[in-house]
Amino acid sequence: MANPLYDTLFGRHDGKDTPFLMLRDGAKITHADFLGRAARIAHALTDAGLKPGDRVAAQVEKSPEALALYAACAQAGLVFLPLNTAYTVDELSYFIEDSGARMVICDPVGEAGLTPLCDRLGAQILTLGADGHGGLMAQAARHEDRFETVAREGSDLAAFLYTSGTTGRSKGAMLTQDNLISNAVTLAEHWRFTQDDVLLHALPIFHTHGLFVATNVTAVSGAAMIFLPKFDVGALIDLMPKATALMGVPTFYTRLLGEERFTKQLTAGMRLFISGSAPLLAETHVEFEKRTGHRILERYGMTETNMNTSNPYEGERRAGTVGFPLPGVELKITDRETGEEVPQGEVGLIEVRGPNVFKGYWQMPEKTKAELREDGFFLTGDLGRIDADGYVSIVGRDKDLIISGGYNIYPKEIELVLDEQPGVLESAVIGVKDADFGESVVGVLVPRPGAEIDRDAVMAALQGSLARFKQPRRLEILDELPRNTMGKVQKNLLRERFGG
Ligand code: MLC
Ligand code: AMP
Repeated sequence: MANPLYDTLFGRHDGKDTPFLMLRDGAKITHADFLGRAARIAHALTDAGLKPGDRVAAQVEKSPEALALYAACAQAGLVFLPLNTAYTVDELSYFIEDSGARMVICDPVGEAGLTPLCDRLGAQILTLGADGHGGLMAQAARHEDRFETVAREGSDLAAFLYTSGTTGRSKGAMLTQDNLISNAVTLAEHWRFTQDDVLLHALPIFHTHGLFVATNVTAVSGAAMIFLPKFDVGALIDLMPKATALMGVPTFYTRLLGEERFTKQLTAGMRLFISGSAPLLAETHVEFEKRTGHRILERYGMTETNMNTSNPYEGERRAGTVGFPLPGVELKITDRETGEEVPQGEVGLIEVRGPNVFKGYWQMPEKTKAELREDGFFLTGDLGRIDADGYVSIVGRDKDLIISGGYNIYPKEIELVLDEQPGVLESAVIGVKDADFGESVVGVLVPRPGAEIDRDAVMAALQGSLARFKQPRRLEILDELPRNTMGKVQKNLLRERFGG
């Protein structure tokens, strides 16, 4: 194939009048129409001087055009770099600079804030609004709806996704065409997706789950998506009778269960409910089955690896587990110190290897070496166990990470900002149990001797520098942080104290 990613996901549907995206207002966008938009965008990007391998950073609201931008990048051989819409200019500047993006696509509202940065870095900027209007589509409209697909190899880069790190510095995970294709094909088969499926798509499209799992699986199987701008429990309930499958983070499922209208009858036409990105409580699994008769299928993945494991489609979907390694994926549980596999049933670090595993972190050879072994096994930082029947469970994390509503939050990044605030000597950020988001963020501050900390002023100071979802929901003040004999902050004690 000349361009394996584009051809596998999109090109095969060229010219088809079958529906690809269905919008809330009932409008339908066919495969042909979608690919026509993508082709026009591909022209606009190449006309702007972009060459294969160049990075295109996009911080845009979810829309059919935003998705067409992804397809356009694939078709033109550009590296797609989607960014969370909640990120502030401070956060974005790092991603844009580090990736060396040649083009930034942003919401018209964000243009003025980003222009000085783009000027400084020599990146071009075009706008794309939630309604699909703006400079990008104005450029695209000048071109024809056919674009000669740029030839690429499976080993070429297709996307960068930034993931934060325990040191507070984000890393650009480099994903190849083959990484994305192998996972899309495997998942579509494993979960029995066909062209008759209609996926209810309410996830953001700037992360692995909404983009590479939900979208790629739909695209590769020729299915359609009901494409919602964001999660809205009322809309999900209204539209469920028209869908066959849903993919979501656990918050989707707990919120659905909170609705009286969410009944067995409503879900009668649904074939499959899939959960991932954060642990699904066994009680949610059980309550969901009681209410609807469906067993949620839980799977496990991450930015660097796409999906690693899944519960079976047929066979027992076991609550509290993430199922078996996917076909083609090897998974082992190892001892952190020795790197040796632990005896069956014991807890250790989860390592994975397979065609799904990324190429490394952009311009970070040391970090890549630390997490990606020479033999191809990637150290996930998750702690797990394999039971006697082969089901994998995730029992904790070796990395200091909070997952709130499916978004990853690295405490270090927030601590670095809190430590800068007036009167703050040091800080520790912890995740505490939250009924809606699974975990939520609490900041613990230690004042400098003789200083008073103004919590409101600290919260206000975070607004400009940290995305809202990362900001602590609560600030607590302590005279000192509990530390072990090695001087390491004992976050477990803080969680016990402030977790209630
Ligand atoms: C929104 N807020 C959050 C939040 N989402 N705060 C913490 N954690 C979150 N996840 C903030 C809002 O800014 C707002 O702030 C307040 O919480 C209430 O917002 P809301 O209206 O209740 O939120 P909502 O828009 O409904 O979003 C909740 C959500 C959303 C769960 C639907 O966060 C979401 O779509 N999450 C999915 C994330 C995802 O796709 N993860 C996949 C990563 S890939 P305020 O105070 O200003 O009102 C990955 C790999 C894998 O992990 O395995 O899949
Ligand atoms: P991200 O870096 O956003 O890709 O998040 C990946 C992390 O999410 C993994 O390393 C896990 O810690 C977590 N994760 C994903 N799926 C699951 C799941 N089903 N259960 C528990 N944790 C999960």
